[in-house]
Amino acid sequence: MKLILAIVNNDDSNVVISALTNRGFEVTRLSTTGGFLNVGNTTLLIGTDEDRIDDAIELLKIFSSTRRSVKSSRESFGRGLRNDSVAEEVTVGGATYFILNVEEHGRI
Ligand code: 2BA
Repeated sequence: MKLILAIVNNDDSNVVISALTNRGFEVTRLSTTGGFLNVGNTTLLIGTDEDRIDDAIELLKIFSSTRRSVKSSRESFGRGLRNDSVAEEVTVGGATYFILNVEEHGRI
């Protein structure tokens, strides 16, 4: 058994989860926050047999979109604090995923 950890955009999460569950995958969603942009995203835990990994990844590809997003950082100058913004545009997603080996899986 494998565990897919997939980070998707909040705006895509419902459609991605529907697609996965309609195809018979079991999914847990976690509300998470990206360390770089500091904005919310959704992390999915998908436990599945190894032979279904490709199917799950294909659904992530179809239903996760890439987006441009702006990171602005505040910098301080001199003695006072000034809110000068330095904007940086980055491409976010579709989905970032990790596939982990599961040593044991059970239901009690
Ligand atoms: P964030 O950390 O908020 O990153 C959002 C986007 O900012 C990233 O999109 C990437 O395009 C850019 N970015 C991230 N770190 C950067 C850096 N040090 N310098 C320049 N640009 C940077 P994605 O790569 O699509 O990642 C989307 C979200 O997936 C991330 O949100 C993070 O929550 C997660 N993620 C991505 N790679 C990860 C990893 N190796 N480990 C854990 N989480 C990861």
